[in-house]
Amino acid sequence: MAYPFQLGFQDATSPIMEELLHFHDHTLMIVFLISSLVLYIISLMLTTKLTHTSTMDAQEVETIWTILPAIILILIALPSLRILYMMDEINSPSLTVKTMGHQWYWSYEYTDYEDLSFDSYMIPTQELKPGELRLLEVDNRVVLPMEVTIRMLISSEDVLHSWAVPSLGLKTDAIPGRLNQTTLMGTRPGLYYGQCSEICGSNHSFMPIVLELVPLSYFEKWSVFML
Ligand SMILES: [Cu+2]
Repeated sequence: MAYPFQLGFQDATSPIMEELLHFHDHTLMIVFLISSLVLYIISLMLTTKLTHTSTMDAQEVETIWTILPAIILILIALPSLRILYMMDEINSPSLTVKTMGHQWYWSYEYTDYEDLSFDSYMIPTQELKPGELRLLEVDNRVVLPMEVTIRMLISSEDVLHSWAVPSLGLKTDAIPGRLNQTTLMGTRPGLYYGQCSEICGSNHSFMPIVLELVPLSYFEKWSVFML
């Protein structure tokens, strides 16, 4: 989860999020270079006495300042499209979990198992134990195996919700009557927090998402225990 007053992204927990962080840094570096150049030119224009006031055209410099921005845009667009298609990939998942948004909680169904489903409600502030996070902790966490490709199916029973976990680079709309799909692959164990990311009603802020990524053998024990 994010620490207080955090400005940047949370650490990546999936290969996709690592790609997104790299792309973010790459784009920000281009923005930084352009703004430095523009600021430098502005300061030059404000401090220099203008000469060549009778110059009517300058073909060479106009050609450069048309082609250069086009090349910069391509340098941003190509890696962006690459990640977009990577995120769309399904990669034969080993496990499928369906999540439904409700006003105002999430429910989870492990569709590969006979009867493994539960609701996940936020723990109210007055019931928190010391060290637990306010507005983020839930009664039933989504336990998932790490280093396994998981298909998340996301939908809603009532209004629009959005299932989001920032450190995994996930944000998928939960739309009633439509089943959205996304791929989840955690690279390290731990607790990962997210929140509903669609203004869905009066308790929108009180339907967090908690993923518990564990090694596969632990997940198997948990699923046996839950059945
Ligand atoms: Cu919601």
